Formats: sequence, structure tokens, C-alpha cells
Amino acid sequence: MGQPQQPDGTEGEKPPLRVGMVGYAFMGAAHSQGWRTVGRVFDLPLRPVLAAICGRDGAAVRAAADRHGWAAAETDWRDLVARDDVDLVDICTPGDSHAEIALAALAAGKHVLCEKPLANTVEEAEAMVEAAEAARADGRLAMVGFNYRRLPAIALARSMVAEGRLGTLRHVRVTYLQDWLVDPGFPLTWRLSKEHAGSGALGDLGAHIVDLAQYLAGERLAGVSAITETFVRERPLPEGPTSGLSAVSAGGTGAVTVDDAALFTGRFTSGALASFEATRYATGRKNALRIELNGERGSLAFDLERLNELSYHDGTEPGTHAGFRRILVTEPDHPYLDAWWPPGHGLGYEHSFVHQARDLVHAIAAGRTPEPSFADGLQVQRVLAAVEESAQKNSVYTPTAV
Ligand code: SOE
Repeated sequence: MGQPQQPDGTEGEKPPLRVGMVGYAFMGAAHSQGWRTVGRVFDLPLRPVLAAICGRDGAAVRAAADRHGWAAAETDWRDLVARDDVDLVDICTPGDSHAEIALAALAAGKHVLCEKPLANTVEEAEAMVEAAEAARADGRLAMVGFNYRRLPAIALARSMVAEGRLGTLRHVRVTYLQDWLVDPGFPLTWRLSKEHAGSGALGDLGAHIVDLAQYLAGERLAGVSAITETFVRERPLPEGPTSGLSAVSAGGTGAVTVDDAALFTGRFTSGALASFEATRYATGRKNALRIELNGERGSLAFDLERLNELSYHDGTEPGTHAGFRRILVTEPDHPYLDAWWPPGHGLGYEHSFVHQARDLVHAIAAGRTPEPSFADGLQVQRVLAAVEESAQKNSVYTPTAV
């Protein structure tokens, strides 16, 4: 567990890493939990300090500061970025402000953590990478928040693929299914606006699964072919500002300007094939992210709804007793788990944000570019743009009668 407390309440001689966060809704709460917990669980080279949190609604941001343990609250992100007592800016806002805040924070000499997807467009993401590379020369580092990489079972799967346990990879199959838009009466929140969110299920869920597929495979997608759909094109307007995945309607309707679902196939540089499905209309599926990888020597499967487990089939075992077996990923030798509970006691969704903070603190202390870097985020953005382009070109063939 973390550095022992000194009698004066300080924690040893570790230098602080003073965090300023922009946004306090769902992701802000998740990141707050990460920053608040990380130094109490892991032995870190720096001591994260929750210096200031920012949001436009003064009363709401002060309440969030109290609830999550932030020392100060700001209502303009420019004031947060300008603070001398902030070393790192953590961006948890909708995608339309990522680029502007990240560029300002890097220019002000701060490290940056930015929620996924990195930006709303490839152009914005390119500018962010350029700024991150310039800041790198001054020792400032930038990371994009693909938190699922930090689940112990995913990190274990990555190391098993890298060790060659699957052999030459043939297939990666990924689905990310939610159902919060099934009701056509669900209001038009910012997540349904291209202007604010960039895209719909594609950028929100598709970004995660593109990143995970490439991370686990250890290679990049060379090409994609896609279809997308917006099933409900008009929705009730929401009452007041919206956050998270809930909202109340106020009357009147507006146009949905993003995709509701995106299905695409892809080819990795090695020739392995991938399939992806991202939707907010999978009735009964709340946050179901499933991945399977098949290689010449074996297969791995992961299901976010059973996130302490990994299924592994060793294809080199004799057929008589080969088969998928469950690895319970709760041993102290598994990634991140030496700091947590005894075997079998399991972790949850929120721990991925603690681990994300841990990895970023280590990278900053070592002066090493953290992964996933802004360049990784840009590459995912380019895949998403290719998916949109393919869907728009609509190269779908109509079956002909014979
Ligand atoms: C909403 O669809 C969402 O909260 C995503 O934005 C997150 O990245 C994902 O972790 C859960 O679902």
C-alpha cells in the first residue's frame, strides 16, 4: 500500500503531482476516483494531489469538488490551466473541447491526460499530437485515456499474445453493446450531437474496441469496411444541460446527428481479420464488451461483464482434453494485482481508472512517453474516420435473383 503518513499529515518526501481536472460528470467522477485512490494503494514515485476541478456550473462543480475530494473549484477551464498549483490537466469533457483544452494546457507547460476519443476530428487530433510532441521536448507528457487497457485481464491477455501463446493471429472479434437508446423517447443529449460528440456509438464505443483490438493484437488495422445506422433520427429535446447517460425531456424535438450503431470489418497489417460491432440498441445489454482472439496456437476471450476472468484455449494440448478454460485473474502475480486484495477477491470497472493514474504517474516520473500516447489516439481517430468514409460510400451490394 502507499507511502506511510508522516505525523504532520504529509506523505514522506515524494514530490507532488498536482492534478487539475476539467469535467465532473460520469468520467470526471471515474477519474476522480482514480486520482483519489491511486496513492493509497500503489507505491508511487510521485504523490498525486487533487488540486482543482473545473465545470461551468459553479454550485455543481463545488458540490463535485466536495464529493470527490478536490481542494479547489474553477468555473472556467482557462483559469484551471493557468493555475501555478496544477502540474497535470485531466480532460473529462465532451470531445468538442478536448483539442482546445489540451493545446492550452500543453502550451502552459502542463502534462495532459485526455479522455477518449482523443478528439472529434482527425485534424484536431493531429494538432494535439503536434503539440504533444513539442511539449515532449520540454519534458511534458500526454496520454489518452483508453482505460480498459488497464484491466488486469486485458493486460494479461496482451502479455500472453506478446509471448506468442496464440501464435500467428487469424481473427479478432469484438463487440461493444449498450441499450440506453432503445427508447425513442430518450432525450437528445450531447452524446447524440455530432457537433459535441463527433460521432455516436462509433466514437464512444468503437474507439474503445478499435484501441483494444490493436493493443491486444500488437499491430494496427490496415483497412476497414463499414456500415452505420441512425435508427431514431428525431428525439425529444432535453431539459437543461445533460451529462452521463441520463436526461429528462423538455418538449420539442431535434435531429440526431450521429450514428446509433456501427458495424465494420478490418484487416490487420499481418493479414489477420477483425470484426467490430458498436451499438446503443442491443436491448438488454448494458455495457457488454466482448473480445475473442484466435491464433494458430490458441485463443483468448474476454467479457467485460466478467472482468476478473480470461478464457484461454491452448491449441497445442491434445484434443482429448483441450478446451477453453477460465483463468481467474486475481493472483498477486497478475498485472496490477500485487497491490490489491487476496486471490479471488476481484476488482471492478473503477479500478481501471486507478491503474490508468498509476501508469501515468510512473511514466511522468520516469520522463517516458506514456501509452496510449496522443499519437496512438490519433491513429484510432484515423480508423474511425475511415469507418465513417466507408459507411458513407455505402459499398453494400444488393443480392440479385439468379
Ligand atoms: C457511454 O457509452 C460510456 O460511458 C463510454 O463513454 C465510456 O467510455 C464507457 O466506458 C462506458 O460507456
